[in-house]
Amino acid sequence: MTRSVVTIERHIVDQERLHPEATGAFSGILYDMALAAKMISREVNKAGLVDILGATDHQNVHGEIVKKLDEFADDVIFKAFDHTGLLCCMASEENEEILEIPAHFPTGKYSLLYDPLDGSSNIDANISVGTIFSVHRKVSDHPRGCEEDCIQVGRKQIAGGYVVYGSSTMLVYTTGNGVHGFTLDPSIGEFLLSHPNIRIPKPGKRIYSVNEGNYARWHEGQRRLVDHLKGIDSRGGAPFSARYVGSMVADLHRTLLYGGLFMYPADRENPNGKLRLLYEANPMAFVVENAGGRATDGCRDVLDIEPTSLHQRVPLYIGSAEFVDLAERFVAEEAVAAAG
Ligand code: AHM
Ligand code: MG
Repeated sequence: MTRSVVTIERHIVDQERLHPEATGAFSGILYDMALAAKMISREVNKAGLVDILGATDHQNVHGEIVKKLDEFADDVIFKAFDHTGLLCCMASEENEEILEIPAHFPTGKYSLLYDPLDGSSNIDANISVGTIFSVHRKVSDHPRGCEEDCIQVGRKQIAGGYVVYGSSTMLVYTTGNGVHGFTLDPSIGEFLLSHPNIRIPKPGKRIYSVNEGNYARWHEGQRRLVDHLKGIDSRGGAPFSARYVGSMVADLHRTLLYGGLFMYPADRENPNGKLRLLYEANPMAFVVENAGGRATDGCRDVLDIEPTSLHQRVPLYIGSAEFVDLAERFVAEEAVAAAG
């Protein structure tokens, strides 16, 4: 028996019906994110063709200026939302300051944070990249929004999700009521519900995912954790498999579907790791928690960290709850050892 065909639009409408007080504004945000994702997907799939199609001096065959894909993605998302009246402001990993809604457009009661094309250094090698997004309620009195509307604790997100541009394009999101995945059918230009109510499998696959090239810079607890996962310490245990794409969205999408542990830890040169709390860690933590997993910085749940600046970084341990618990124990042991 084949399953019912449910487009993302239909799914959003059905979800909205569960909230009779809903005005439809929030559904509009998800709808527009799906639209932006389709446009970015189209360009990502053409990456590499630019030269064949005869681009010269940053002009493509259609006479359009050819932009770097990450700049293109940044622009597409901004333009998908700037005129809608749904948002008070936006913030993008690509921009130092918050993005104001142009004065001639109306504003709304939500803020949007996004990483337009995460892992974009992988694009020339045809490796999956992604978009990550997070939606908050407007909390400031500022009529057109301000930093306060973007710099909010992750727990207050009202939606979070990502798009992975991989062997197919998938959009995965949660509003705190299940995690749902949609696969883009390019022939009809629709995202179709393919993964309803995603839960990280238990027990999760024993996979760890980390850039081990940083081993020499890691703290002792992190090294001991990875030695343990490889089964080369004295604590026994079968070795985990290692998988590292180097695109967070791809590594976490696998973790969501199979289970495992993804890490980007602190190291001696980067006390807060590499990943950004607001654009990367928070939306992914919201998705993973809602799928039954966990996300911590080694001692606190990511979603409880009070952010202080737009681009702050955070060490990250995320994935199957049992493995995140394990990682925390190693980090805690080190903290105790350091204190003693
Ligand atoms: P970016 O936002 O500049 O693309 O960096 C984030 C990416 C993540 O997708 C990935 O997990 C990480 O950087 C990989 O970093 P590294 O190359 O240090 O392993
Ligand atoms: Mg990024």
